[in-house]
Order: sequence, then C-alpha cells, then structure tokens
Amino acid sequence: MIAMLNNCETRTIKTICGICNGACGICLELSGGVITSIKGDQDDPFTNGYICPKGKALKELVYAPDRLTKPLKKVAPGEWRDISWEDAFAYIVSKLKELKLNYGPESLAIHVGQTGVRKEFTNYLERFAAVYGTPNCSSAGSHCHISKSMANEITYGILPAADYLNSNCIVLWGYNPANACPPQMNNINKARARGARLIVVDPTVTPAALSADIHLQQRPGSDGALALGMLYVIVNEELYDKNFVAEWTIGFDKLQELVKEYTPEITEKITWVPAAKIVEAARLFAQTSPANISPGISLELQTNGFQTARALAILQAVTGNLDITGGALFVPPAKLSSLEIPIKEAKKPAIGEKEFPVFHKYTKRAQANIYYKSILKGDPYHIKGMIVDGSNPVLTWPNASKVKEALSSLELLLVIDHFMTETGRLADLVLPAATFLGRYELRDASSTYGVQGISLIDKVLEDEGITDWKFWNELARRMGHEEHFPWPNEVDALNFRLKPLGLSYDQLKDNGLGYVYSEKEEKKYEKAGFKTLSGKVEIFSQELADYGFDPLPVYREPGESPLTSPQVAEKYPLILSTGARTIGYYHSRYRNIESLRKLLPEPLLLVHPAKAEEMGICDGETVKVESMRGSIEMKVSFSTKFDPRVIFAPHGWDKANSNILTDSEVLDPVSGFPPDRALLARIVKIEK
Ligand SMILES: Nc1nc2c(c(=O)[nH]1)N[C@H]1C(S)=C(S)[C@@H](COP(=O)(O)OP(=O)(O)OC[C@H]3O[C@@H](n4cnc5c(=O)[nH]c(N)nc54)[C@H](O)[C@@H]3O)O[C@H]1N2
Ligand SMILES: Nc1nc2c(c(=O)[nH]1)N[C@H]1C(S)=C(S)[C@@H](COP(=O)(O)OP(=O)(O)OC[C@H]3O[C@@H](n4cnc5c(=O)[nH]c(N)nc54)[C@H](O)[C@@H]3O)O[C@H]1N2
Ligand code: SF4
Ligand SMILES: [Mo]
Repeated sequence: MIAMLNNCETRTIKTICGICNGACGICLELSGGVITSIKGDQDDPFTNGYICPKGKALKELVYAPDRLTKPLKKVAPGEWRDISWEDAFAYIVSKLKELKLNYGPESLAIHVGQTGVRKEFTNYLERFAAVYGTPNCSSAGSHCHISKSMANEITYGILPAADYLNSNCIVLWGYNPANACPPQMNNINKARARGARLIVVDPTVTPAALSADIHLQQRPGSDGALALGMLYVIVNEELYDKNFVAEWTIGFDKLQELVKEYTPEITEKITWVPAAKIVEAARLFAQTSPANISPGISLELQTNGFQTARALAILQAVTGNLDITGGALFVPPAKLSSLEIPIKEAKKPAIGEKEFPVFHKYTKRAQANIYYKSILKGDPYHIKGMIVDGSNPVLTWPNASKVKEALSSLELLLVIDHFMTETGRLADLVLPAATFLGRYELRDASSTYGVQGISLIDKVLEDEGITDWKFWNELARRMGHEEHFPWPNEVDALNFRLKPLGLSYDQLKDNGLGYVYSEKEEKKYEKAGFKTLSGKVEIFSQELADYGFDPLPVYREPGESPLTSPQVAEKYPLILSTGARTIGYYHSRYRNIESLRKLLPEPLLLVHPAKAEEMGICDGETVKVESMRGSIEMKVSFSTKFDPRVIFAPHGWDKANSNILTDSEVLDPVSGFPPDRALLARIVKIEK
C-alpha cells in the first residue's frame, strides 16, 4: 500500500507529467494522499491543459497491482525472495567491492534508460560511476538523440529547437509528434491554422503526412540521399542565403561538388521519391521563411544516421534559418551547478571509446550497443557486473538474443524498475523504484519548446519503492563516498543545483509556471560566432576528417540493403523498419496498464496487402518475421499506407521482440547507433 502524506483532506496539486518530453502541466486531485483524479493544467504555458492517454493513466500506473514493493533477490532460476532494504544494500555494496577488487572498477557498467533522459537523478548516477571509478556509464543516448545532437554540435555548436509557433514552413523529417510528443503537434496545428506550410518526410502516410502540403515517401534508410537531392536543387537554383553562406560557413564549395551527383532523377532512383516532388519540396523549404526541420529518431536509427543529421543541419543553415524566430532556435539549457567529477582510478578506456571516438568525446559515455562483446568475449576486457536503472535492454537494445546471453552471464545484474521486466528476470536483484510522482525533478523548456524557462516537477506522494535519486545517494554513502554526496535530501540537492540561477526550491514551488532564466535573443552568432572549432558553420568538418570520418555529409547506403547486400536481399527481400511510436505505449512500458493496452492489445506486423497477396498471406494471420539475426512470430495487419516492399514491426513486446531481428554488428560508424529502421527481412508462412 502506498504510504500517504500526512494530509487527510482533498487537495489539488499542480505538477508536470514526467513520462515524455512533452512535459505536460497536470492537476492531480488527492484525497488522503491518494490520487483521485488527473487533469491537464489549463494554466500551463506550454501545454495549455492537454494530456495524452498515458498522462490520463497515471493513477493506474501508480496503483498498478503488479508494482514491485520490496527488493527481490533471486534464490534459484525463476525463484525470488523478498529481502529488506538493509540486506539489499549490504549485498550490492559487497558485490561492488568484490568486482572492483577482482577485476578493476571498469568491470562494472551502469546504464540508465530513457527514464533518465533530462532527469536530475541521472547526474547523480554519473557522479556515482565516476567516484566508483568506472568509465562504463551509458544511457539511452547509445541509441537515441545523441547522434543528431552531435551532428548539430559539430556543424554549428548546438542542437536547435524548432520554433513551430512562429514558423512559416515546418518539416517533419521522420518525426511523428502526434504520437511521440503530442503537445508539439498541437503547436504545429496552431501554426498551420495561421497558414504555415508543412512538409512530411516519412515512408508511411501518417495523419500529418496526409494533411501536409508535400509528403515525401522515401525508402527507409535513404534519407541522406534525399537531403543531398534537396541540397542539389537549392545549390543549382541558387535558393540559398548567399550572404549567410559567404560570411558564416566553411566548405560550401565542397558541398557544391558533393551534391552534383544527386540530381533529382538520380535521387529518385535511390530514394523512390519522384524527382518532381524533390524539386517542389526543396523550393518550398528554401523559399519560405522562417522555416525549420525536426529530425526524428528514424534518421538516427540508420547506419548513415549521423551524416544524415549533418545534411539536415546544413539544409537549415544554408537557407538562413539559424537562430531566428520561427526557425531553428539556439536555446542552451539552464546552467545548473555541475555534478561532474573526473573518473577516479580509471585506467582503461570506456567500451566503445576506441570504435566511436567522436561519440565518446561528445558524451564521455560508453556505447551500450557493444557491451555484449565485452561481456561475452572480453573485447577489449570483461564487464562483469551491470546496474540497469530505468531501462529494459532485453526489449530495447539491438540484437536481443546476444543482449540476453550477455546479461545472463554477468556476475552481478541489478535492475531498478517499477515492475518485473524481461531484463529484471535475468537479474540477481531487482529493486522497486518510485515513479516520478515520488521524487523531485526540473522541467527545462529549452529543448522541447525553445523557451529558456525552468519549472519544478514537485514530489506529489510517498510512492512505493525508492526514488532513483535516493538510490544513488544512499549507495554512494554506503560505499564510503559521502564527501562527494553530502546532500541529506533531494530538496537540498536541488537547491545546490539551482544556485547559479539564483533560484531555490521554495521559489520554484511558489511559481507554478516557472522562471524564465534568459531572455530571447536572435542570431547570437553575430556577436560571438558559432560554438564550433572555426566559429563558423562547418559544412566541411576538419574534426571529423582528423578522426578519419567523412568530413562532408556523405550518403552511404544502409549496411543491409538491396544495393549494398544483394545476396542477403535475395534471401531477405523486404525492408524492415521497427519501433514506430504508438500513443499508448512507451517503448516496453505499459502493456500491463489496462486503459493503454486496450488502445493496442497486441503487436501487429504491418504488411501491404499487395505484398501479402503475392505471398498468400491473410489479414490477421500469424507469420514468422525473420532477419539474419533471428525469427519472431507476429500477427499480420494489412495497411496500404506504405510501399509494398516495406514492412513495419513494433518494438517493446516481450512475446514478439522485434529486437531479436535488429543488428548490433554494422552500426553507424560515428555514433555507434543501430540500424533499427532499415534492415532486410522476410516473412515466412507458418504451415499448419
Ligand atoms: N527496435 C527498436 N528498438 C528501439 C527503438 C526503436 O525505435 N526500435 N527505440 C530506441 C530508443 S529511441 C530508445 S530511447 C530506447 C528506450 O529504451 P529503454 O530505456 O530501455 O526504455 P523503456 O522500455 O521505456 O524502459 C524503461 C524501463 O524503466 C522503467 N521505469 C519507468 N519510470 C521509471 C523510474 O522513474 N525509475 C526507474 N528506476 N524505472 C522506471 C519502466 O518500467 C521500464 O521498464 O529504445 C530503443 N530501442
Ligand atoms: N507514445 C510514445 N511517445 C514517445 C516514445 C514512445 O515510445 N511512445 N518514445 C520517445 C522517444 S525515446 C523518442 S526517441 C521519440 C521518437 O519519436 P519519433 O521520431 O516521432 O519516432 P517514431 O514514431 O518512431 O518515428 C517517426 C516516423 O518515422 C517514420 N520512419 C520510419 N522509418 C523511416 C525512415 O527510414 N526515414 C524517415 N524519414 N522516416 C521513417 C515512421 O513511419 C514514423 O511515422 O518518441 C518519444 N515519445
Ligand atoms: S504527452 Fe502524455 S506522456 Fe507526454 S508529458 Fe504529456 S501527458 Fe505525459
Ligand atoms: Mo528515444
């Protein structure tokens, strides 16, 4: 039973939903400390009262009957015993000391999942890794966000935020905010009502694509070529901002050379997008001001993802859309007190540091997609223990069979989660985590809404389990690192973090709408230059060249494609894209939440009826989907929204884990991201 705050009467609390980056303002009604109702907060300046089905289901999440309530220790395969917190911490401390003594501190990996993205507790987790002495701290950034973030930073110093509300031309490039971040879709709809144009680049006819001015429906994985095809038109028709290009970019001449071979006709052959549409989209984008491009996860989850993100950054730059109202806003996040400290004792490089040096330089993190090589083969040394906080690698990391084999062979696997997950089942110890309603967080609106405003996500209830913040602080103290973890509680820690802004927890608490920490200023580069090595927009990146990577945003075919691997394509003729978001689920989360499960009760493999007919497959039939990595079974659902040569499989389902099909061998060479969106696969009928 959830412990209650010492308050028996009914009260309404305003806070912010911590599930996705939409960060919707919510009003919770509590009676005797128990949530009785949840509504969107009409006064929230960014979300204006909107909440999605996941926000509405918060009560079901908090009071789910299968929430973990006590630390669980595995006593035999499949057999768990409740243990006390005291015993749980004693076990962890002794195991961590043993690992360090026997194999060195780098033998411990710590991974924080999507749950920790832009969350306060992640900073403490990283600090813990540093004081323990391991360079192997990783995050969902091994396959999310960081690739485009690095690409934009290398090109012009920052990942910008699209200013939808003031834009006249919005490009959703492999991004579907209607499902992934609905409050942003609300802003896009407002802009469209005012006349803003919309271009959607997506292999599927999403509702946004259906209503768009132009929909470019490309072959998954060919986005880089499409971007170069658009640049060809912009360069050849001289639709770029000549003054900006002359004054603020380096390497434009080399770009002119590069795009020469991407004529609309050649680009059509590579991408399947009709040449006339490429020309039309390039002209609309370049001739409408202000404009911006939102790159989605689909670009990053390709073997050419990093360079594609560079090409899109350059498209925005040469058309004069950087750091202007309605364009690509440069809004750095709030500067809070740093928790970073140098890694103690580390003598060995992080996993992935050698293979992906640019990724490591920009993130200072390990690349989790190749942990399995270290665990299973000792390449370049053995990881022996792992702490997984708020992630479900067995269902979310590429090449799941290898992930499972690797995690099963660790000497220590500790998982911190609300529920027993597929990954938890492999662990020695699973700890119950409180939800975000039980801890304190901050919402920085800079990246989602382009506003330098900070607000408090206040603690609302005494939730089951331990908060992630508490776990890392408690563990650090029990390991003897109190000097680095001196905060007695979360509020004191928040006050420490807020100091540089001259703010405190109490001030944020009293100001529900939050504080604007910096006024808006356009074209900051005119005063200070771009935050790149040259101070300019680096179309040509010497830094990438020095590391041995393509210095220009070159297009290279997916590692697996009918063009790169025709022999594989003979056996696996379909292009497989996995993991497009649905509104009710969040990766592997919420299949156990009734109201959300009802929205999509089972995993469905989307197949075009024309292709199905060729293969003698019926709508609703269960088939095998196979790739070079493995095979899963899934029910077919017909859809005419995409090219018959493509199939779509969801991710996050335990009984039909599409990451059994995905690859962790041929990764993006710069970021190490996996190609979850462009692989080769086949469908096999199950004979009865
Ligand atoms: N095939 C394929 N795979 C993909 C993707 C894809 O598109 N296709 N997308 C990738 C992307 S972009 C991402 S970001 C990753 C995400 O991958 P993960 O980070 O592994 O994501 P989740 O499945 O959401 O796992 C989060 C876990 O944290 C738990 N949790 C929720 N809140 C809390 C909390 O406050 N504290 C703690 N301790 N636990 C909590 C949940 O119950 C859940 O088990 O998946 C990647 N995997
Ligand atoms: N409800 C919900 N919201 C989420 C999440 C969730 O799991 N559930 N996850 C969150 C996370 S961590 C992330 S990273 C974001 C991701 O958010 P998005 O980037 O919007 O992710 P998707 O919906 O997976 O993909 C967007 C679109 O890309 C298209 N697509 C597929 N392959 C390709 C391709 O090769 N090229 C192009 N151009 N498009 C392609 C798909 O058809 C889809 O319509 O969502 C976040 N929000
Ligand atoms: S869109 Fe839904 S999940 Fe995301 S913050 Fe808003 S209510 Fe929460
Ligand atoms: Mo993500």
